[in-house]
Parts: sequence; structure tokens; C-alpha cells
Amino acid sequence: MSTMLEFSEIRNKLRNTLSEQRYEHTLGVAYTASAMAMRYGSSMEQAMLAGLLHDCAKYLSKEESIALLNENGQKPTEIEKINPVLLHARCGTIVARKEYGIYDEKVLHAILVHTTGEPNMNLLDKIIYVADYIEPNRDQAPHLDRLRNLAFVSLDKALAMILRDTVDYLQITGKPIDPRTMDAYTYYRNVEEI
Ligand code: DGI
Ligand code: FE
Ligand code: FE
Repeated sequence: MSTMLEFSEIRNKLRNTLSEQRYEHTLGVAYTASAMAMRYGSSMEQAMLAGLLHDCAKYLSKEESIALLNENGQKPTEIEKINPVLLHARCGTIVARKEYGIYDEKVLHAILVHTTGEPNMNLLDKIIYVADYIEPNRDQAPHLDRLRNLAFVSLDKALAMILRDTVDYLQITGKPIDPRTMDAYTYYRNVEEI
């Protein structure tokens, strides 16, 4: 695959590889991210692409994910092996390149950091991270009503709140926290506005 697929082709391919629920979530993230790009003056096309593809590797099993990393000269970290849900972010960048012909480094980076976040994220990274949490199909997370408003008022405040809720949730449920998640939380903890 060398040329980038059209949006409609991307959607068709995602529909054929992801579960129906995951596909609906994907569309929710793509459109929420597009609206946020309008609000914050980011590229709508990149927001749409990154939103559509952020979970494109979600259909892979733990074993398949690790095999894909190995085939591409990468290794899973210990924490990724214990928490395989983390693997779909790195694998997503590989699948987006190989299966969808995406070579836009900004789009690939937003996919890479969409699960854990990282310090000093760029605008597209933040939009995808937040859109993933607030898209209309989500209904479990705390503070969703507030966050859905805040996301269009102060992106950094919304980001900080999601990171805090995520770290709280991981601590309460006794799940190991990835250093990238902790670093992102620490970096944005006291941020009022950037
Ligand atoms: O793929 P999605 O379900 O749409 O969302 P996501 O990629 O943001 O993944 C969310 C899951 O990732 C959520 O259950 C929390 C988990 N997660 C995020 N950071 C960490 C983490 N899990 C562990 N164990 N450690 C982390 O640092
Ligand atoms: Fe994800
Ligand atoms: Fe997602």
C-alpha cells in the first residue's frame, strides 16, 4: 500500500475489521475531533484521519500485536505485556501505515499517544486524546457532561481532568500505570491554560 486511501475507503475497511461497536466509536471520535479542530483552528482533515484510525489495530489479539511489533523491529514493554490494551496504540501506527497508507507523521503521532498521552502534546494529539474520551457513544466515565462542555472551552483543562480521572481509575482498580500516562498526568496536573 503506498497511496493514502479515500475517507470512504478507510471507513469501509474499518467497518470490515472492527466490531460494530468499535466502528461506531471510531466514527464518534472522528466527528468529535473534527468539531474540535474547527473550534481550535487545527486541520479538520488530520483530525478526521487520526480520529478514524486511532483504534485501527484494536482487532488484533495480544499475541498478534506483539508479533506485529516484532516484525517491525519493535518490542513490547513489560507494562504493555501485562496490560495488552496499551499495545493497540503503537500497533495502530504500524497498521495505519501499512494497511491505510498513512504517512502523515502528525496523524501517526496522535494515534501513538492516544491511549496514554505524553507530556507536551501537540494540538492534534490533545484533540484526539480528548475526543476519544467524550465522543457521544461513551457513557461510563465520570464527569462526562462537564468534560463535553470543557473540551470546547479549554482543551488543556479538559485534558488535565481526563488524565486525573484516568490515573484515579487505574489506582482504584489496581492496574499498573504506564510511565507515559504518569508523565502526562504530572505535566498537565497544574496546567491552567497553555
Ligand atoms: O481504545 P479505547 O477503549 O477507545 O480507549 P483508549 O485507547 O484510551 O484505552 C483506554 C484504556 O486504556 C482504559 O481502559 C484505560 C487504559 N489505560 C490508559 N493508560 C493506562 C491504561 N491502562 C493501564 N493499565 N495503564 C495505563 O497507564
Ligand atoms: Fe484506543
Ligand atoms: Fe478509542
